[in-house]
Amino acid sequence: MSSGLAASRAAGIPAASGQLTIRSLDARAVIAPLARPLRTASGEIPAAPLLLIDVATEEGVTGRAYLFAYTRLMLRALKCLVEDLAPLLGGKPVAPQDRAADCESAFRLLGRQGLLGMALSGIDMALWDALGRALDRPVVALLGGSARPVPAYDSFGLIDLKADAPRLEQSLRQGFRAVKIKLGGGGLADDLRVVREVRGILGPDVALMVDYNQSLSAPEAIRRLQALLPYDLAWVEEPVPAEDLVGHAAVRARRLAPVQTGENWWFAADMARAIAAQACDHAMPDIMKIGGVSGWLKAAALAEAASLPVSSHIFIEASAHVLPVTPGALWLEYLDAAGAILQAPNQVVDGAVAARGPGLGMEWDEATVARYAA
Ligand code: SMN
Ligand code: MG
Repeated sequence: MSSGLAASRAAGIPAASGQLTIRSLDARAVIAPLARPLRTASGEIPAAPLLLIDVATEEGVTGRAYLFAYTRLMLRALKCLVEDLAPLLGGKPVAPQDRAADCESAFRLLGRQGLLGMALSGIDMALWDALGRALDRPVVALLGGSARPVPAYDSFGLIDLKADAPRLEQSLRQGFRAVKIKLGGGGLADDLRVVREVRGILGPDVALMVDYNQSLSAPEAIRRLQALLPYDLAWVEEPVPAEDLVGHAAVRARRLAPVQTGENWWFAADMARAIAAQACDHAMPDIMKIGGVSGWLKAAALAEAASLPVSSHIFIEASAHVLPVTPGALWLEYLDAAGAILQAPNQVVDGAVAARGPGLGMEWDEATVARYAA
């Protein structure tokens, strides 16, 4: 069933005016297979636990977005949380910034970090999607930008050299000009062996980023980065626990590799704290933790004021809409979490990904959604 213009025309309602009213919130849990199951120094993600959100409107347009729950243990709670927000949002206009302000105020005493922050970010994305669908425009156009292709890097987990060497070669054939690998699964000798081999496969001209997923202490990160200096790392991501801003700043002060962080910032206020602590050279907000499209816009302004290059974290589809309107946009992370349940996953062309519409451009593939229902 179409949920865009055609549906509202069929209902005889002028959705194309962009005036929409929220009717209901529905959420479905799936465990979507990943092309490359993800291993990190802080745990494994064999398949993607996703919550698919549908925001229905009185006008017949449905806005969609998904949450990445990291663990299937959170799916049931997230589903209840999203659906239980209906009394707060139902009957109100689809005006994402206004609804975000309502929610900020409604949860001021509780705070919005964690599952609630994810739910609110996902609903914000779905509201932007609904607006775009009603106007038959991609979200990037509503934001005043255009769907220019954004350079993407191919994102790997901990590397198994035997299995991953051909996959890295495949990334180069696909046109990627940057690759990220995860480190910290073993000791320094393991990191050195992996980085040496991977740099050998990529050659000197492809950017290589590494991600420790919060697994080291600051002194240990400094020790390892000193040994990795010959390999020209484009950034080192979350070398220490995300909330350890002092540790990030200590690693950064040694100038061994540019420090990247941001996937665990809750809303723009966390980002402001990281900037104030001089914790990073790069920023990579996660659109599901930073407050959706509305929250991302605030983060983009902070990044511009602090002259930080901005890359995205997972969420290929939505990130392709916000990066083109982000000053200092650098890389889109290509880690396809939802491709298995989408009718037409975003493609990489010449190492770049372009936003698609209308809205955020995602249509659920109902057959695979049913097959992978959790
Ligand atoms: C990551 C991505 C998705 C799930 C867990 C961890 C990661 C990254 O830190 O940056 O790709
Ligand atoms: Mg990371």
